[in-house]
Amino acid sequence: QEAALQGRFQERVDAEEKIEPRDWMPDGYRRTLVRQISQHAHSEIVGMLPEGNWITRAPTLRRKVALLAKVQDEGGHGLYLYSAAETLGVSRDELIGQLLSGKAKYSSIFNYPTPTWADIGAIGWLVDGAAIMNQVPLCRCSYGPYARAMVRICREESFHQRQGYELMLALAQGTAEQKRMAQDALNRWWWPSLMMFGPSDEQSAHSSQNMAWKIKRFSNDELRQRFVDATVPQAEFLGLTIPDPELRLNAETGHYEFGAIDWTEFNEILKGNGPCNRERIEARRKAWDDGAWVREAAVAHAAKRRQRALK
Ligand code: FAQ
Repeated sequence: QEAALQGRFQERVDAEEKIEPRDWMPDGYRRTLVRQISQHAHSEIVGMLPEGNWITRAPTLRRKVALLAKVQDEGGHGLYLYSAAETLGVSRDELIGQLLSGKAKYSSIFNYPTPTWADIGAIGWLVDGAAIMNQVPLCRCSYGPYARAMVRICREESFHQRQGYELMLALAQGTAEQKRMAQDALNRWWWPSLMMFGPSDEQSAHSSQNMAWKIKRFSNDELRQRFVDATVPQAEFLGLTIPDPELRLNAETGHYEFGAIDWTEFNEILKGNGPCNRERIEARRKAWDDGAWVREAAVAHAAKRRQRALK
């Protein structure tokens, strides 16, 4: 009977039908979705920290408003995504416990520091740019709640990318010092942005199964290549140099060839040894502890309302 259910499930996926929370699904499908959606949610929430670092120091009111809105959007994406994960039968407390204990991953990119204002431009341009490249295909993911959440998230990410690029443009066209700052940020964020797409296809443990289940539509390397092809001309327009001496356009394929990624750096970050891993988890733990009274108050309030309704 299990085999028949599996077969029927795969037929539905192949027919591009959406799988909904109450539908039968293989345990592995549920597990990988909980893993991916929760890691995605954690990334949004931890991703608020590097940029949050600049909210009080944004150079103008206009920049501050845009940055505040962006960071708030990220909080919203995280909450949306936790809700999508909860439809698969896990609780939010469990998921947050996994983040704080180090069991669950979040994107490697958020373990780098943001020492200058140009980092805010580079994050919007490159990190949100990479996020969009990876997430637009997720709008067609076979799991309904995740696919639907991604539609709105992608629209917002696209605004984030534009504000970042516009910020970079202002710096690149500014004083020599501002342009140097923009170039320095590009130098630091370029390679980590390429790592966001995950390990190379040969090393990617989940890819083939996730593609068969239509959770993933394109491989890590395919999306990374698309990102490079889209971003190199944008750097040229800014008058900035991509920090890769091996980068060149292959006239035959129409694609940019690029140098080797330092996977040792990526693996160290995944093990918790990146420049900001400890600081990020510490900040999340503090936020969780400081918010305990809010959770307790909300539970007490709900209990009182239930009592009153019974009377
Ligand atoms: N960092 O077999 P695969 C954002 C892990 S955007 C850390 O290829 P899969 C917006 C992977 O989990 C960032 N870990 O895995 C924003 C797995 O580990 P596990 C978040 C990584 O799932 C912008 C192992 O390596 N976006 O937040 C990374 O098929 C600006 C093997 O990898 C998403 O999460 C990495 N970069 O493909 C916010 C998108 N890459 O669990 C603030 C949804 C891989 O077996 C500011 N996720 N790993 O222990 C996905 O599309 C996929 O999960 C991939 C990985 C493509 C990330």
